[in-house]
Amino acid sequence: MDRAGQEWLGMVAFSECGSEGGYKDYRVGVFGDKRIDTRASQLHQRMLEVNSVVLRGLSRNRAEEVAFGRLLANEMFSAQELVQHAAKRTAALCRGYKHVLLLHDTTDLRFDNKQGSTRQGLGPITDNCALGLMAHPVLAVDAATHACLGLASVNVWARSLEEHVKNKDEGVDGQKNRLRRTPIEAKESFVWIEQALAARATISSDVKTTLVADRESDIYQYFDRLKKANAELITRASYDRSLSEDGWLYSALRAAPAGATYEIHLPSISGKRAARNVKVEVRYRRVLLRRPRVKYLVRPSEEIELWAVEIFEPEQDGNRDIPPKDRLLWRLLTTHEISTSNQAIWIAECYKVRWLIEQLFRLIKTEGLHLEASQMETKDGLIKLTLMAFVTATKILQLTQGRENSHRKACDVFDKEDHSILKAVCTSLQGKTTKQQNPYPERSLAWASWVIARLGGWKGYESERPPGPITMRKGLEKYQSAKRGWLLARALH
Ligand SMILES: [Mn+2]
Repeated sequence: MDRAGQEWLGMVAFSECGSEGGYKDYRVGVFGDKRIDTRASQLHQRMLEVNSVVLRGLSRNRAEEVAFGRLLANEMFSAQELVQHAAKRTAALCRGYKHVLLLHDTTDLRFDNKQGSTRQGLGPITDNCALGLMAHPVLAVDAATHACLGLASVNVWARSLEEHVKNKDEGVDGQKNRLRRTPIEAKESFVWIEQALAARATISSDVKTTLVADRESDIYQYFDRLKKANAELITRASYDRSLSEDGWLYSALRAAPAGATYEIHLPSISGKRAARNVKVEVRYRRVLLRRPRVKYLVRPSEEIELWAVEIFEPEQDGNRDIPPKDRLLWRLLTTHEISTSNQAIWIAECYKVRWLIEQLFRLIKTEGLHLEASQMETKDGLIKLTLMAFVTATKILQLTQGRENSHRKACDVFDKEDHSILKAVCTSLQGKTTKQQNPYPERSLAWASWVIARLGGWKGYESERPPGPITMRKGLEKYQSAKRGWLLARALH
């Protein structure tokens, strides 16, 4: 297996101390006290083993639970170091890649207080005053293979409850007016600019990066600040904006000639839509956005030059029963210059990678680490637990990516000779029923990763939880020794 293969399997996460093993494998920071470092690594390891961040569930005994509680309460175990350590490791991993996508998004984390809880300091996350925290992570992903390279930055905060109560009385119009009079630096949406620039600053300037974000990042001053920092971006448009050359973004884009049609695969969203392949028309053009009337501290440019891409699904056989509003329509804005339809399609393909950050959110919440079930009493403790959850979920994402990426070939990761070994191991592992057969096409990376997971002790039933990183690691170790035996046997014959 080559270096890229090791990386893909997330072994980088464990490679910092070579093969000696031990707590350093799970290091999450250097906190100025060896005991804290060790305890923090232990906590991270338990999170990976148990696939949960709820202290009671992941601790081996009461003493450990108490120790982890103390760790989270300790000021030396700082949120800042947790973030910086993760970012540093990601930056090191990004070196050598040509183009890295920085996916970012905001999510809310809801923490319901159990009866009798004295938990303080959480903020409102919805209008009806559910309490929790807000989080905004930036995930680094290789643009060519979509392999997850790690967290480039993350911010976790609680909104102010007093503000919320004050603002509730002003009504929707009042709120709109107030926001219009508030400079971006004083708004929550400033996090888009701040985290984008923080993530970008982490990664070496030799590596090309593009910030990819959903409609929430359609903010004039986000475009302005990023362009001034020479950052590249892809954002899905949320507003029909006025253009400098007269006219409006949406109509100007539709008026552009349809450059090409291509087929795009839409994965299913449970409860919302079934997976389907869609033939879409691709349009693109250069646009000059006109500066909207906003309050500012730093004067934004009069106009901003961007490239706009439209991915439009016209009525056709196979979609007539889908209401027009549910058909695919993406309008993307980007700093990347576009002169061919293929480049426009590439922008759309980069935007599609954004679903990985949704995946990260799922891994944090009910489908994964159950962060929201935590009963941690203090806000600071909960923030640090959330950061640990992001670090852990990112690692899980790296290690389990292969199963979904069935279009990737095993030879991306494994050597030629690996194939016959993997095949032999696979045959020996497959059970008699179809449920126990490797469901992936031979030679795909997903197929190889199924074998590794089975070697690591995963039972291989669809109904079972997907194999976690610890399982994958055990599997790889077993595989390596099987391979050594195989090579030895071949040398003897
Ligand atoms: Mn969003």
